[in-house]
This record gives sequence, C-alpha cells and structure tokens, in this order.
Amino acid sequence: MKKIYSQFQLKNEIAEIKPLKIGHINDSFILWGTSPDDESYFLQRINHNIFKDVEGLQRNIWVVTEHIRAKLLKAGVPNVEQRVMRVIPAKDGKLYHKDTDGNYWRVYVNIKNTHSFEQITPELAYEVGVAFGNFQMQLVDVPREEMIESIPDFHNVAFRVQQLKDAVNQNAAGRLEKTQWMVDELLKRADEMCLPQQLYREGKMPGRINHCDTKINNLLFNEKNEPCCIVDLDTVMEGIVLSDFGDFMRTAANTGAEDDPNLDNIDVNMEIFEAYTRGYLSSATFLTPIELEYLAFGAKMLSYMQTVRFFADYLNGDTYYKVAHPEHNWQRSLAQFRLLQKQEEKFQQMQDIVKKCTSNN
Ligand code: GN1
Ligand code: MG
Repeated sequence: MKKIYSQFQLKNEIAEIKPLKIGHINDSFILWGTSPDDESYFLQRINHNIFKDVEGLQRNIWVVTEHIRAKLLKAGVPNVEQRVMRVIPAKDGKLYHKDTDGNYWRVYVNIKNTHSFEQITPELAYEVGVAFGNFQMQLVDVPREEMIESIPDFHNVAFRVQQLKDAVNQNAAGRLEKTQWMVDELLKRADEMCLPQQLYREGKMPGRINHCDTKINNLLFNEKNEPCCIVDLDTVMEGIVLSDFGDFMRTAANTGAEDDPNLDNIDVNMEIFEAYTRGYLSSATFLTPIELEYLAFGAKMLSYMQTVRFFADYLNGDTYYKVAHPEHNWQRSLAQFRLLQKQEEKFQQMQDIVKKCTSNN
C-alpha cells in the first residue's frame, strides 16, 4: 500500500491505513498521519470496469471541486476545506496513479469530524434539498467543455429503453415468458418517459450539471450537525435537472425499500417529497419555467428508468447489479414499478407541491 500512496503529493507521513466499508463501486481507505493534527487522506481504488475513462473522470472531479472552491473563497465562506473535496495529484502531476497491476488509484484530503445519515426525516430532506440545489447553483457556470460523461448515457432514458429492448430480444436467461406483462407496461410508457430528454436534445430544456447519485448519505454534516459537503462525485455530469430531483425522490420519498418484497409497503412519502422540494427550490433559483413545469415528472422518470434497468438486468441473467438471490432483480423491478404507479396516482399532488413551493420563494 505504501508503494501506492507514496506516489501522491502527501504533506505528511502515514502511520495507519484503515479500509472503509462504503459504496458498491470503489474500494476506499483512510490514511491517518502520525499526529491528530496531521492531514489525513481518503484513498480509493477506482472501479475502471464501470469508469472506463479514468483520466476524464478525474478531470471532471478536479474541474468541479476547483470551481466550487474558487466560488467559496471569493464569497469569503469560512472553513472552505470542510465544504468541498480536495483532490491530491500524484507526484507526476496526474490526478490518479496507475499501479503495475493496472489498478487506478486516487487520493482526496479526508474531511475530518464529519458524518452522514442513512435514515431520512423531513428536516433532513429539507437540508439535503438545499444542499443539492446549492451544488447545482454553484455549477451553473462550470466549464462544461472540460467535462465528459463519466458513464456514457448513464441517465439517458431512451438508451435504457433500448437496452431493455435488446434484453427482450435476446432473452438470455429465459425469463421473458412470465414477465412479458412488465415489458408491455414499460414500453407503453416509453415515449412519455423519454419526452423531457427529447426537449433537452431539441434545445428546449437546458442542460445542467447533475450529481447523479442524490442519496442522503452523499451529504456530509459537520460536528455542529450543519450540512457542509457533497461527496461521491464520480457521476457528476451534464443532464437535465429532473434527474437529480427525481433520483432523490425515488430513493428517499418511498415509504418502502427499493427492493421491498412487500409491495404494500410502497407509497410516495409526501412529507419527504414536500420537504425536499421546499429545500431544493429555496436554493436552486436558476430554474427556468420549463424545468419547473417538469420537475415533479422527474420522480416518475427516475423510478421508470430504474425499473427498466433492474428488469433488463433480470432478463440478461443478472450481469450488472449484485443480487442476494436469483429473483432479486425481479423483486427490485416490481418494487420500483409499484413506486412508479403510486407516483402516477399522486402526480397532481406532486405538481401542486412544486407550484406551491415555487410561489413561496
Ligand atoms: C447503483 O451502487 P449504488 O447504490 O451507489 C447505480 C445507480 C442506481 C443504484 C440503484 C454506477 O448505485 O445508478 O440507481 O445502484 N450506480 C451505477 O440502487 O450504476
Ligand atoms: Mg454512489
């Protein structure tokens, strides 16, 4: 391990290496210095099967973090180092290091004395909404020409529908017969679900920088329990605002679990929906009328896309998502589809909340 971290421009000696059990994608470690005042570091092995262009990925993160840092410094915000991640370049100046086994590594400064939450509450939803709204606000003028799509077509609904159609045609795992009804349900919604991104491609809906993993545990809080820093920047890329708004609603505004075996547990948590919307709209003041008009639709769009992704993986024989049992992707598909149906039922209420929170600003 020393051979790895000594490739980076660290300020002090490392006394201890602690593996961290976070995330399903990369492997993470904390590097502690010899004294408590020393800088400590966050070392990660990047999963380059998923992130195929590591150079571009790291450039994205550099561009985004340096852009935010410059804004915070200019505004005279205190504790900037606790509010934005800092990438430590390797000694050769690259933003990563490739070892002799072909693994890719990167280092950030470890942001000390912070924590995150796993359980959602309306208060937390509000704060997370403010934070992700701020994040997009800070990035409205980031130099996008320097950024790439770290996973091409990641949140592109039409691409995901095409993957589903391919999976149906191949029927690789022989699971189509008993699930044909799901194919029909999903394909009949395809045009509607692809519409906002169609508007984007036609230049009618603006492109924005999204985080693309708007989960509550990607917001760090400091020792005073104030939200301070958004982390997990691997999927930060251009898209439409519906994407981040919708993915938070998909993951947090659900009374059940993402893979809930009991579909009766699943419903839209309207209290969470409202709290996040209120927080988000209080800080994302750059939104245009067309984005506001479609914002609530984002919740349906992301539940739809996740159903399509889980289901296509089920048909393909579980090649992408890790599964705990053979029917897991089917169970996930059913649960996400039920959430979509509940969101369809409550769509007018969701729209009304967005309207109400817009006019309160
Ligand atoms: C994956 O690994 P995790 O939970 O951060 C996936 C997301 C899905 C999510 C569904 C790179 O995220 O897009 O929404 O599973 N990330 C990738 O649980 O595919
Ligand atoms: Mg993630």
